[in-house]
Amino acid sequence: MKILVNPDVNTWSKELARPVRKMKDITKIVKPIMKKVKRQGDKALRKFALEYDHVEIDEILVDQEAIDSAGQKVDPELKEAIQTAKNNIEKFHKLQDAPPLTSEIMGGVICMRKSVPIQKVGLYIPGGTAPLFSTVLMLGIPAKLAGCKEIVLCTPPDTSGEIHPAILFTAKIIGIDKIVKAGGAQAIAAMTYGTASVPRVDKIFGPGNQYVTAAKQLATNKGVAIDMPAGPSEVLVYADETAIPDFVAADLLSQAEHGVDSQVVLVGPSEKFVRKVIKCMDSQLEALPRQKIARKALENSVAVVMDDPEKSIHLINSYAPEHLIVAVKDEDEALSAIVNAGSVFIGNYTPESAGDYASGTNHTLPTNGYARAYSGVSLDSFVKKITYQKITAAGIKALGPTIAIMAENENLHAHKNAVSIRLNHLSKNK
Ligand code: HSO
Ligand code: ZN
Repeated sequence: MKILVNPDVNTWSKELARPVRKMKDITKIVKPIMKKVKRQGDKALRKFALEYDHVEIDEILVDQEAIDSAGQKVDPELKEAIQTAKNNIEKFHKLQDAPPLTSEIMGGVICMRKSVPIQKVGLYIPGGTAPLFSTVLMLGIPAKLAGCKEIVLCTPPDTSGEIHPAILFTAKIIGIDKIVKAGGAQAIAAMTYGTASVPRVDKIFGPGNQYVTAAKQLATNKGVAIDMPAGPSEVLVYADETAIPDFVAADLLSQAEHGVDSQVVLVGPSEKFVRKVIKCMDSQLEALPRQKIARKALENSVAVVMDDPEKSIHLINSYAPEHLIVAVKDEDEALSAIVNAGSVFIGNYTPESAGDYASGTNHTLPTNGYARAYSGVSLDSFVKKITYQKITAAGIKALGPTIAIMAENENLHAHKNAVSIRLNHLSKNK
């Protein structure tokens, strides 16, 4: 992990650059995969399962019996933990419900707005080295709460064609039963175009590797919405001498173990403090099963010494971290100045892991600086808001002239006519 001491503002974007993904090359690989799935549907999914997941699959969908019985293969302690996390995530996401609003904006002009669930959604759960059943909670719970009519979950099978029982159990307790044994770009393609077994969806959610990300991006050209452009996970810890170096080290490593392309950033008040944290990381690393991944991620990572708190905040806002941990004495002052972050963890006893799993907030968050303009996934992500209006005769009489003159000045006379035809009708039928 490199250490920078009071780096000049002009060097920040270069020094804290995220590991780059060459999207162009990846798109070249992903496009033919998408095309094949579009043309051959389930047949292509079977072919890609053989090629990429090294397994022959007959049934594309997991059968109901396997979903219902998956709980028998999950440790009772884990089942209880998943249930607690589910309760908390449900509680916090239920609170996000925006009730319909209606207002008589001026006499006889009534405007309304209502959240309506996106009817068909697709959830992508990556396979690979970690079975992310927590992501099933983070995407499945708000989808259910929003009232989405069709929820499809795609996840790659293992080499025996099975899906991890904790993923199936989590899906089961949320009430998701359309589980597709497909991963990678081909899964995204299936949800984009639809196949005999996989319905076409309106919006695709979920993290994934660069192929999945590229496929999601391509899906947007086909009229399918996506949650956000996802990149490798990251955390920035903003700490001072009131923080406990071992805690800070543990938080940085928890994010570094996600993948070799993850990035972690420490912003601390002195070189002495920063070195202490790095020492703690070195000793904690020894015991980590994923230390190889974490060590690689640390090569992309930076510790920044900043002796001026104002500059620290400036740096945090320009980096716009996916996760921000604030462990400083004057946390309120720091928090009030933070404007760019996906999710914020406050104080010495709030590890990022809490939000990753079980406190109630969502862990699907904007990476790669997108926190400047994007929010993380929430109940809102699964609804669209329809506006309505109803204008009475008195209302169009009052507002009509305003509309007419604006339309005339935009040279849009048919627009003007739509109003004047009504006003004339009303004046004739007085
Ligand atoms: N930190 C990841 C989420 C996750 N962590 C899942 C553990 N499991 C991205 O926010
Ligand atoms: Zn995590």
